[in-house]
Amino acid sequence: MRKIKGWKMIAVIASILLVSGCGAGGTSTGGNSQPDGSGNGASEGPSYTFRLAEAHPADYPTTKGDIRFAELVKERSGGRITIDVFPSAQLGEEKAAIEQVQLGAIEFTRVSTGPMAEFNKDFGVFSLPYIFDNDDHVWRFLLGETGMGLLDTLQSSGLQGLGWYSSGSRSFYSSKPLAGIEDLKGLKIRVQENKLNLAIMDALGASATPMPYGEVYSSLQTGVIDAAENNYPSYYSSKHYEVAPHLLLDSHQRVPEVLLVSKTVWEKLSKEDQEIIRQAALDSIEFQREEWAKYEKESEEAVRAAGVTITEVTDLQPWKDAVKPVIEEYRSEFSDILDAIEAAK
Ligand code: GTR
Repeated sequence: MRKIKGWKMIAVIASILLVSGCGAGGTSTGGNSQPDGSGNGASEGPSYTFRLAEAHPADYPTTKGDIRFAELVKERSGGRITIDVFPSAQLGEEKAAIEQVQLGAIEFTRVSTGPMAEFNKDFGVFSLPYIFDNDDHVWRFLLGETGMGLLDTLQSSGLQGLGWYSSGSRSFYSSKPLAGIEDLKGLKIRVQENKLNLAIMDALGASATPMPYGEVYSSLQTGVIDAAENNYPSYYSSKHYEVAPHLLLDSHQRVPEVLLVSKTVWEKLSKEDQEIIRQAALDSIEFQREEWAKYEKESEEAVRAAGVTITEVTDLQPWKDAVKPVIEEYRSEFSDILDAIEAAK
């Protein structure tokens, strides 16, 4: 490595800080002022460089949504606010990323509402099986008053929700033949980390193994687990289909994605900057949904071409009957939200 000495070193550090708008240690909420003289209101004010943690690779639809969000923020802040997207869980697995965002150590993240249930009780509702009929139903709820209101309830958990992204529906896949509900009995199934999933697997006669997403491939490969569950895009992009080539399309959950900012960071921003960020998040939703629709199709085609055995569930009644006790157990906990979901049908 080339050595940089003395004043040269100081100049390099100073220019990094000037460009990034960061204080020492990369904490950027101190907000170094960097007027650009354009006279445009949005471009006047402090400069920031923030980080956004994303579990999926760069070409995945959620990551593309994050990038679009960051571009809109940059453009509308006149270049003052930079959000660097870190894909592929470089900043940690989802649960750890949420904790870091709560602390303000990472400013933004895109996560599934699955693990969010452990941070905010209301978010558990999304893990209840068969509460939505299809994706349109999900979106009518998310963009309605109760759905949008849920983004603000996160404040009590040290977070602020900014918007929702698509995640389709989740189905089971296994390294063992899987053709019907009876095949789940006795299987060790990896689930997203929240307690509702334990109850659901129990109701299906399986045993739940919560673990981070990044550990699922090797756990399937080595037989630590027999099965997992996810949507087509994750099944394909994570390559789980290579080690669990039997897919059973039961669509038991529709667990949307959510874009989050740390509450500590949020509260240090001016009202104008909050507005730029909030609106950019909302404006990135449509693009993410289009990317989702395309990739969902591509990934389905790709796993079919790879020879995965795919069984469509034609009669969902036995599935709904099996998980009914879970819904009954949790109905009172989520009654207002469940009413709003019902009304969005
Ligand atoms: C995906 C979701 C990820 C992660 C993953 C999982 O559908 O997009 O954020 O939650 O599921 O199962 O852990």
